[in-house]
Amino acid sequence: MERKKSNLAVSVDVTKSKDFLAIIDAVGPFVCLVKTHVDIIEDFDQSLVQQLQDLSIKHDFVIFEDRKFADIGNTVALQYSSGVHKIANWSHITNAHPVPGPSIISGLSSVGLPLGRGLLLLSEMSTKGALAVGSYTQEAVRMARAHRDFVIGFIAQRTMEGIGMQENTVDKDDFLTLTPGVGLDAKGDAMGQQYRTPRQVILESGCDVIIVGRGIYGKDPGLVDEIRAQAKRYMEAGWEAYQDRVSA
Ligand code: S5P
Repeated sequence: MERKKSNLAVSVDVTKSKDFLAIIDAVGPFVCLVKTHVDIIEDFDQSLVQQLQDLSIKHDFVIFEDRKFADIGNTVALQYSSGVHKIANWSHITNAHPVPGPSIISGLSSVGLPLGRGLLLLSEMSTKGALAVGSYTQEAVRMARAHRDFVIGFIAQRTMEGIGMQENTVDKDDFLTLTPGVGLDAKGDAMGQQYRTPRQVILESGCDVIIVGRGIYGKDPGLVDEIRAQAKRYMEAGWEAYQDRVSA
């Protein structure tokens, strides 16, 4: 983030590998991270993974497969390591719902730790009516604190710093907060998504990284110049809000 002066993550939720790679190559210079949903790609094969890794090196970004694991330890270990996608082989970080309890972290870390991978826990969600609130969020943060060797942060709507801690605790967290539900032009979509601006997310809510999908690649993945311009716009908005937060 510091090297590229970017706290922008782009979520590339398209179904054709040609569009997927074209968007990533266009936004690459502006992002610290690229978030994927490889299970929606219709023509997925292992060569796509190689090309994604090449782009990650070319543009200096981290790869995050947004797999949202949510099963028992043994099953998530298999889903993470095996199957068609073999996520652990190529994705630097992935994420999990804390709903099964700490065993989901043990399962995933048995695969990911030896490979130097990291995990984000979903302690909140961006959607209307989300159930990840209150004590659920607090327990998620406690789970993360108990597994600092593998959990590097959260998907959440605000910083998780201090949540669930006793008052007067001197212990400080050092987790990242990556936040989806970010848009400069829309307030939401027709399926429950809710958007806030980079300023609200980074400056007011204390998050670190903005995750932006449709706000950047829009409706037509072929408009590469427009996608590049939007990526630059969101990168500048995100970084300015971050600078304002750290200098406040
Ligand atoms: O709470 C969440 C968590 C995630 S990871 N809300 C989300 O929207 N996401 C993901 O962020 C979602 O799966 C999608 O890939 C992205 C948001 O996309 P956008 O097009 O709405 O910006």
